[in-house]
Amino acid sequence: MKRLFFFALICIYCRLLCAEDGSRLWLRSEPAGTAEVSVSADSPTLNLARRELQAYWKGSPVKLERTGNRNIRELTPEGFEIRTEDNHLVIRSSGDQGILYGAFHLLRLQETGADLSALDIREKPSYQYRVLNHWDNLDRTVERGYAGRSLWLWNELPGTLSPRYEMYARANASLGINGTVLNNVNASPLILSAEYLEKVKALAGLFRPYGIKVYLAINFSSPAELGGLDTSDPLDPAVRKWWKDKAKEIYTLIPDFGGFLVKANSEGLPGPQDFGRSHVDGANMIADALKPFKGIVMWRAFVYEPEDDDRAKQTYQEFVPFDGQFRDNVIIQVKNGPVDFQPREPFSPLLGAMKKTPTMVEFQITQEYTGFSNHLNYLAPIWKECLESDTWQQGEGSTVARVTDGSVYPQKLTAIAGVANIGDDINWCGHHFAQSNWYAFGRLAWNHRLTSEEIAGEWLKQTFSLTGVEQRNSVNVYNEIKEMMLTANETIVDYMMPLGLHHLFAFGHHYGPEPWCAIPGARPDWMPSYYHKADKEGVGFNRSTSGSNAVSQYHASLKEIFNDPLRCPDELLLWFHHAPWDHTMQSGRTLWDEMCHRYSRGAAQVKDYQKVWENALDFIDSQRFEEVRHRLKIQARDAEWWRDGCLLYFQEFSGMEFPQGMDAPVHELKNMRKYKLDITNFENPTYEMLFKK
Ligand code: BDP
Repeated sequence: MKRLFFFALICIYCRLLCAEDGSRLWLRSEPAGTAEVSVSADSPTLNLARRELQAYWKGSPVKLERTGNRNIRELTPEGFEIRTEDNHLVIRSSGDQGILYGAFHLLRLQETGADLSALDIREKPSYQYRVLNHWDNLDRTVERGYAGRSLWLWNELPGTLSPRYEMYARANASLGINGTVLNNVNASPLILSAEYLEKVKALAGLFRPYGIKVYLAINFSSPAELGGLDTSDPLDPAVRKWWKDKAKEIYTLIPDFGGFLVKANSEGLPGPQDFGRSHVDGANMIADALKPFKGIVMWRAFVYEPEDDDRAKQTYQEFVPFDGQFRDNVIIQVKNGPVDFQPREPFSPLLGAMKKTPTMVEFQITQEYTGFSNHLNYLAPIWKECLESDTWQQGEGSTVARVTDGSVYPQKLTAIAGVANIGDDINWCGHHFAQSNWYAFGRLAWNHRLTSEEIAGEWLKQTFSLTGVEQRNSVNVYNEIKEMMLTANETIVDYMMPLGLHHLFAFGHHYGPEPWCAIPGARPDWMPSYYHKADKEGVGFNRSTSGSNAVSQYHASLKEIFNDPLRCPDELLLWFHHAPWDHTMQSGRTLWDEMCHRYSRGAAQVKDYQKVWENALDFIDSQRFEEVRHRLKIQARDAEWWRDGCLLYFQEFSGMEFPQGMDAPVHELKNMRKYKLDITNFENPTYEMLFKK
């Protein structure tokens, strides 16, 4: 008894002592300062590599070697080799950047407890451009940001450089992220003003040694709005000249500037179509301005108009006819799904469909549609699902990963983008586990073959030490938490919108459920009923050949499967079909019963996550433990809200009873219908009081 008491005291003491705020991300090792590091040359990037190793490496001496050897050149200047040779290690690369990445790789191996006795590693990135997209506004609000305000302190720049910029660069370099778009795709023309370009230059200078290039999102009407021209027509000579001059001005300040990201003719933003021109005219004009300086254009394919019968078809319809017409420094940036970052979508049919125009996938790291920074979600599995989807465009095995990484089509540009979840919160991402999504995006951008499990494991080991007093227990805790991460997105799909349902979100902020939302006069394609189409007969969007025919945008081998409600995977059934309530699912249940089962399973699973977390009490520092515990509580409440809101609403159409044994709803639909969530206070939802019977 006495021993137990002291043991408990020690545990409490350790937890208090080691309170952590998450600000160190996955880079938490303590400096040892014992390493012997020799380097064959001198440069700011090599100095960083040396500094990292000297501070944190605890093993045998390391040589950093720049070499032009053919077998090293093959790895590209960002790739590297790490070998054990005699009694030391060598990191070789044909570029300084590769050496820095090699140094971070070696440190990751150390921190994750890998066997370091005989290393023989060769790595090169899956994509050339691995880019974060910040949706940060110049007033420091962040569109769809849930981790405080923008990291960029525009009013202090260029004079003052926050120490957080350096940590941001280091964290990105540790993963291999080599580009950052600083501002929102809904871009203010002001970002291209001389005043802001000076600020951008300061950030670019700081990020340069870390191998991170800076890009800007631009507003297509900048020539008129900022430049004072009377048009922004891409075929107008004065407009073309304005962009050329602007490019020259930027590259004079920032010689290695990356290029532009463009959202045009989408959600009310200006674009070439305003002048009767096409996406090709717009993208090529900008590309011509950047070309002399080796800049690129990432032109977004996220375009849709309410007039069309099916939003999911529009990206493909708009872009496929232009295949082969874009300049060679243009790449088309495509959201992973055909609609909009929903918890689950099939892959966008545009991916792989253009054979002569490079495309890149855009993932959303920030959790706009999966519970903001309140819900624990680990996104790697859903990103892997997209990357591993077979498009069949060049025969079996033409996965999304391969049609975008240059191994199927001879692409000059290969890239991948992630909408950042970073803000000025002390822990960067709001939820401690949301850091894992920044991490996972970077790791997959570097190597899309890594599994979700490998990445989760690496992240957990570096982020939470999980080496408790009793080793065996800490391994169990580690495995349970890893499992929680791996199942998290599926759990969210279950309690938010299973079986291919999508866009059931509350209007505007997208936090809670509002499948009933109907705002008179609002865009129909922003209303949930446009997507779920529930009626007495059934539910779901008929995109089969008897409906909108979106299914025909997929390769014949997939179209055949998606088009047949009996062969279409249950996970996507209501994406492609309006299925009757008594449709027999692959599980043998009716559609209604299956829907009830999934919603209930999701809500129950979050309660299990709470138990998993409670088991970790002795192994996690107190601050992070409490903060995650608090958010899991919110998530459990929200999951019930989702379950009840959606099931009670759909029951009005199905007219069917809840299956026996299902947890009874704890809310009433009429209350839920009345409630409007105050998102300015989403960490402290008051709906709890409102919904209790
Ligand atoms: C939607 C977001 C909106 C973004 C838009 C985009 O709701 O805030 O501006 O995507 O990607 O998901 O452009």
